[in-house]
Amino acid sequence: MNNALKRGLAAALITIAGMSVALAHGFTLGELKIDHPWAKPTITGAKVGGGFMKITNEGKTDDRLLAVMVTPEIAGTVQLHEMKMENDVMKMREVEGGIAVPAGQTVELKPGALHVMFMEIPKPLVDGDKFKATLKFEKAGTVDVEFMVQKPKEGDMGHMNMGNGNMGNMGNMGNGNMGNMSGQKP
Ligand SMILES: [Cu+2]
Repeated sequence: MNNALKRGLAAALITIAGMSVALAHGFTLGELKIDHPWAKPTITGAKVGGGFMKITNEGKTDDRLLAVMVTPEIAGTVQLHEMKMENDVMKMREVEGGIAVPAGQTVELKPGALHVMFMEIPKPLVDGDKFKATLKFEKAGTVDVEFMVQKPKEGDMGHMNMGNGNMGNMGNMGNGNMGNMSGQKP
């Protein structure tokens, strides 16, 4: 390979690296770093959708994500959910007291695990769209972020499982559990 070609290739690689940085997006609130909030596209008629992000607490104080707020055009209600095995069945339920973000740790909200549950969705979340949201933390306060609607990345097993196997379940669970969950509330 001649030098000109090498330089060209290097430039191309740098461009690609730059593009992947541009695709990811992040937000900062004090010592909290919120990395790439995203939500799965939903199918027409689906009333619930999942939201995900990575939160890193670079501080020395534990914090908690208490709530995610969006406009009613995006979702009527938003809850913070966790997935748990119950009698060999994966179930999701509201996390009581919010999602802990311990000092010095990274918490990942991802398909099949902790997630934001957008409920009472009036219209589908469309791949490629973006929407604004406000995250509320117990100690750090609030920060405005933007969710990118995108398909789960291929090759990510957690994403794949959720995306394929659980789409139907998600809808069912959302509907089926609405009553239960509100019934369980104190
Ligand atoms: Cu959920």
